[in-house]
Amino acid sequence: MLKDTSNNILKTKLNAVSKDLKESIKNLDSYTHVRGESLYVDDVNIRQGTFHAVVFDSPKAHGKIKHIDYSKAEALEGVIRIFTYKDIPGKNEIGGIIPDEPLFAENEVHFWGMPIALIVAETEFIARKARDLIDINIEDLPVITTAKEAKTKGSFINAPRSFSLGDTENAYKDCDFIFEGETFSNGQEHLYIEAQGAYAEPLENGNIKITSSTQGPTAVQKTVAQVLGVSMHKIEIDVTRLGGGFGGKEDQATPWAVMAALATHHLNQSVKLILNRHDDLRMTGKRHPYESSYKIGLSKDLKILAYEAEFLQNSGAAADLSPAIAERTLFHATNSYYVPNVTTKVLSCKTNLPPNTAFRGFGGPQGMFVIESAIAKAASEIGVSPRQIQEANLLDENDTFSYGQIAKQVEAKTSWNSAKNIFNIEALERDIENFNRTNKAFKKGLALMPIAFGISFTNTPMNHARALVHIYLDGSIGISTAAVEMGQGVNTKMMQIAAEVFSVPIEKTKIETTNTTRVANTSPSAASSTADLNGKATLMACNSLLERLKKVASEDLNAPEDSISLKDECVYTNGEKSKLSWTDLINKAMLKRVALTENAHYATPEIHFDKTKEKGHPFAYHVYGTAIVITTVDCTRGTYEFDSVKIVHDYGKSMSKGIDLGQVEGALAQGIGWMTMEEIAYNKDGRLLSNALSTYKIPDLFSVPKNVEVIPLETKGHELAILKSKAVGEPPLMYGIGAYFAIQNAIKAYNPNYNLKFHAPMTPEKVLMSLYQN
Ligand code: LUZ
Ligand code: MOS
Repeated sequence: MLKDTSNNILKTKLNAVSKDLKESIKNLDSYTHVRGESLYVDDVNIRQGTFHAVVFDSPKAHGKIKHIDYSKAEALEGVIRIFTYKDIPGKNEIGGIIPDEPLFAENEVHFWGMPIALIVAETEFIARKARDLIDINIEDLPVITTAKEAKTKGSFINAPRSFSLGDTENAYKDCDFIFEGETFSNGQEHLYIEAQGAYAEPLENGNIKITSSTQGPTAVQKTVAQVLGVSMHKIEIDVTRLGGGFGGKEDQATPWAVMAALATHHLNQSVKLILNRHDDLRMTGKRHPYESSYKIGLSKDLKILAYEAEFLQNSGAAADLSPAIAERTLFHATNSYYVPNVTTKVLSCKTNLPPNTAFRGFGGPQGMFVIESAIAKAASEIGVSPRQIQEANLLDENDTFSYGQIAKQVEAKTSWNSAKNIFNIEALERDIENFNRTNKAFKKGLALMPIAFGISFTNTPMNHARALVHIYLDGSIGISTAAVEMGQGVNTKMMQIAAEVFSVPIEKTKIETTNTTRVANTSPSAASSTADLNGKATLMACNSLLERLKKVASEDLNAPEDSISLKDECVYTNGEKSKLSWTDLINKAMLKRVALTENAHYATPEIHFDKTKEKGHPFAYHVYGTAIVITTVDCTRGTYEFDSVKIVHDYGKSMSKGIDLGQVEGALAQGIGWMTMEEIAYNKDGRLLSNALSTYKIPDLFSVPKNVEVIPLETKGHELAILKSKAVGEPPLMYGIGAYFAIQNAIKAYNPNYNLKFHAPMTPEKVLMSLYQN
């Protein structure tokens, strides 16, 4: 164990920086991260005698289980017990939105990797060995791996959803141009660095505590209670932090925690279950692949008058979050454009893949890829630059989205124009033309990608959070919220809020673990909304405490309450420093028996949505921005590099510039990866082929853009954003969509015969084929 110097380091760092936290604050977790001291599930001190578990999963994508023989596995020395659905005291059901997903398969398996049993042993090694000794006989049933196939066979998760605005059918009559086409965007592996896992320990009276790597502690608590057939108050979920989530742990952290709890329930012993990377890749769902078709109609002056799209979502074998993700696809089907006549439809197609799930953007990126494809197709056919069509249709103040929300504080045109001006788009295009004229073997391509992303859970009732704030006797502050830290820096933001309200140094504040016994009935940390929801609750709790403390100070200093303020750990009256320090004030409050704890509840105002009409005002606000992506394609090899990505991004008034910039850069790289290199592959039998990092390529240091510039758009921020600092987690992922079209433009510069295809990711293989297509 290293000497505990981390606190001192933290102090010196924080004192050395300027007073303005907004400018200078770093993700405070970095200090423990780089020292290897950050705690994850695997770092929990396990109690003596803890058992270890491994999941036995289906080796077929669809079939009837004829026979399973566990006897050899059970006989292996060190194996404690093997649990199946027969050992479940409550319900064998883990579905969140629709109850259609068993924890363990009973008589049928529905995807390759579907959990069938949990092997509990003295060590993980023994449990793995035992897994190999299980004999299973499965009678094959037909396997569906694509959404189209599912549609043909009528295999769906739920009823289709459809949004409409205006009169699309009639609007085509006024169009000078109409184009139709098809697109495909593939799934994406979350590849959180910390794999799925949980550690369950028995407490007294049959109570169980679970340390889980989950974005949704309440979902875990609720599901454990349901499967064990106990009430929720007997189950405590604790989360220190995640080594990445990206949506992959919004719903799909649950089964592993439930399994560990089930074993603990039966054995009255602690059980640890952490998936290894292969098991994680095989057993968990990913971003949804989409097969879509569109029809776009434009006027002579390039106005999009009508747009239709049908989205076939490959949902996998159970609903998971698919219905909500499908809905968000419709919300973002027109991206940052105003289209007066829109008809969109989404079908959640049931296939024999692992249930696909939340992934940064949550169906939004899939919707945006289709309209960007339609625009690229139209531009190519009409013979204009795609950016002329994009520019002619950007959203304006008071335009209506297809779901009825009136666009306010719109920054589509301001961010677009700022990007064009700041980065001098004409010069960039001229340089590219010159380069392409004088280079045969290499071609450059440029694309603009505007974004508009709605902030709030689309399911209105989920938009709430609570914060519990304690001020301790010595003036230090402990904060509990529903926010789960997964690398996005939300804990730092919560500390900033408390430090700012009380005007104390940030090291006087601490964020406690996310725990269901302190903050209950919470929504997952998701939808880019965690800092807004939990931050507003924290702000409310701190402000209530502040009011109380001002009253104490007013009595003590014999000054009116409204003359009191706090600054740098001192009490001021009318801007004059008094003799009362922050710690004195806390002591006085204690003596006066004033409560130094506050619990606040925040629920986003204004939002609503009526699913029977598919209209409403679901989003607190939208985040806007524009990216310019420039690529160079090696036309001999089909490989490509990204020269630069230049972005004007709408942060509102960023409360933590370093953290927010990190979110933009990370999301951009992840979006580019999705669009250009990450290729999930299943074979016809539904077996995952891209089951390792040797066969699944994610962006590395060499493939990220050589140069990323992010300029904050000057705006006044938004009242519903925490301290006017807009949500930043997901929106910038969609800048990555520009990478697809930049490559496509480079291909066009090389091969005039290239017939535009919209089939992501644009891998080097596809680029090569396109370069030489005739
Ligand atoms: N999760 C969710 C999300 O449950 N609802 C949402 O609207 C959402 N949006 C983005 C990411 N996760
Ligand atoms: Mo999400 S895709 O867990 O915000």
